Amino acid sequence: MKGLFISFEGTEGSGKTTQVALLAESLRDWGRRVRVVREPGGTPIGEEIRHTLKHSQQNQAMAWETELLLMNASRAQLVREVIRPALAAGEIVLCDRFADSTIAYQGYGRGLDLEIVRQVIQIAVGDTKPDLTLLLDVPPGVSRERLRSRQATLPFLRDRIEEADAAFFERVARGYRAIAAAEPQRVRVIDATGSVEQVRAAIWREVAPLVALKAT
Ligand code: T5A
Repeated sequence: MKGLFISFEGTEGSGKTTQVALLAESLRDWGRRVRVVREPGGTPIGEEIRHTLKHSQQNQAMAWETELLLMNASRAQLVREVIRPALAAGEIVLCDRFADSTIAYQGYGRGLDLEIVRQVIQIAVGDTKPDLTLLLDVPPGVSRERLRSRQATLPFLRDRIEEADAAFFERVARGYRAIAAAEPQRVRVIDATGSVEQVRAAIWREVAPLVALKAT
């Protein structure tokens, strides 16, 4: 039986990585086989691309089109090397960001032509698309505060994308609202301003019925 593909989306610091780990734990406790991946990255090739996109000292001059293609090069590899085989084996795939990130960040955020962005995504994903997307929604102030308090606890690591200005992240958030409005069946907006446990419960309310119906 085909597995289940769930993606997590949202602006920086909305709590995706935290909630992916918690959902994986709940699903495993329920006896399900779960594969957790992230984008960009998730394969050896993808993790090298992730470094180039985010942290490399040589990435300052990256053109927006290069960014678009590298995000989707990483995605093409992840889809073929991990996601398709896992789904074919009946696993539940939890992906920390997927194609909606490209629409929101490279389309709305960087201002690249949305039709071209969609065509590039199509090359990367083919017919491999999430069954459910959880869009973790927080206002920009909450996002900034969470990132600030996390940065205070970690050694500094430069991140090219997080260096963008506030207007860029406003456009990204607008992109996500447009995606959710266009596909309300697939994309569920989760109020992620509450505590970790409150957000976890809201996610479980969306996921549990689907898993009970579909996954082995
Ligand atoms: N990108 C990605 C594109 O531009 N195009 C694309 O196509 C793709 C796929 C990825 C970057 O690449 C861009 C978007 C990104 O800029 P990343 O490091 O994976 O880079 O960045 P994010 O996905 O944004 O990950 P973050 O770690 O920054 O944010 P998360 O995962 O949303 O948040 P999380 O869980 O790490 O939490 C952040 C902090 O908040 C706390 C956590 O403990 C942590 O300290 N927290 C909470 N605090 C209070 N209440 C809650 N409910 C909390 N939940 C978490």
